Amino acid sequence: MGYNVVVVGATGNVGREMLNILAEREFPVEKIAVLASRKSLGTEVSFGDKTLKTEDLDTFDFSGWDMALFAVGSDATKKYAPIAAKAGCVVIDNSSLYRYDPDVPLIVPEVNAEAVDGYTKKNIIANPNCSTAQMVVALKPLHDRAKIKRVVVSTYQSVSGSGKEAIDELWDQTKGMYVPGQEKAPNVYPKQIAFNVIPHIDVFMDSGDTKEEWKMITETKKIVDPSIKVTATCVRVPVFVGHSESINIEFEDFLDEDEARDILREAPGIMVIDKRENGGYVTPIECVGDYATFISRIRQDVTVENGINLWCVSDNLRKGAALNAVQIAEVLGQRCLKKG
Ligand code: 11C
Repeated sequence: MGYNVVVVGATGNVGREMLNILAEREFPVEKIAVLASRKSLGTEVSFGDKTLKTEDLDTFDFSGWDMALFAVGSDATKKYAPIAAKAGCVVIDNSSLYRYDPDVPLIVPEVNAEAVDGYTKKNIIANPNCSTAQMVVALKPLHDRAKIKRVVVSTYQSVSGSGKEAIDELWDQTKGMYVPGQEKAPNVYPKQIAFNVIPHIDVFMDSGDTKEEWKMITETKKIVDPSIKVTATCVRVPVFVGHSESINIEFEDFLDEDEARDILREAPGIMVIDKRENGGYVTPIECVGDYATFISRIRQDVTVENGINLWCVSDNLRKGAALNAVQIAEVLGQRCLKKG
């Protein structure tokens, strides 16, 4: 007994991770279909010990399927998600298209699992941006204890957040620094990413914030609490996988650093590694392939009345995308759908 599950965009980085995680977590799958655009048609992908052939997204009939995990861009989502939803298949969408729609729940299961019940309005559930997902996992248990007033976050985001071409660009530019004649000009990014950092992710908004920064602000309000003020600076760094964040939090009530550490140790989805010694913290390379959001460097910020600083690292392709989508599927199954 299980669910009939579709993975849309199964040949991309996130789609493949979705399949890996569905298999790893032994998600109750009755039947699975993997869909891709025409150009990737027939490509084979792994699901546990099976190999699956991709089918055509354009002609697929979603009726009779319980849920579809979408890992395609906003344009393809716009075209195909309503078709799936109308056929009675619940869409769990990793793009940003529906995140800010008041009729679509935006879910991080450790934070607001119960909001999944609102899926019925459109038959769609949204998965947040990767940098938001890991941050709200850390914020929620602290907010429940001392009520957060304001968050100042700076991110250090890996190139895998921009897709496969960006991974290649970092690799090629790095190689090109050492091999004469193989220098690579910026293409995906506006400036060189190898041996550099770029304070610009996604497009610029009128306010001067980038869209990535706006997403962190807007999504945190929708997922955790609209009263929380967030200001963000999002930066791309030459790391392949794993986003890092320096988070400064100001609370209504006093929260001691030791109590904050204890709360985070007990919180779902979090692993605290916080020793005040050389290497007593987590770096992005160590979180690759893991499910947890890692928290280190928890300390009082004595420059404000009730402040805490912390360092937060997570695998952006897992908690930031595929894992969170599978966790949503699990919650949807447990709370709302009957197994076939
Ligand atoms: C990045 N956070 O690292 C982005 C990728 O809205 O789902 C994910 C964009 C999104 O570039």
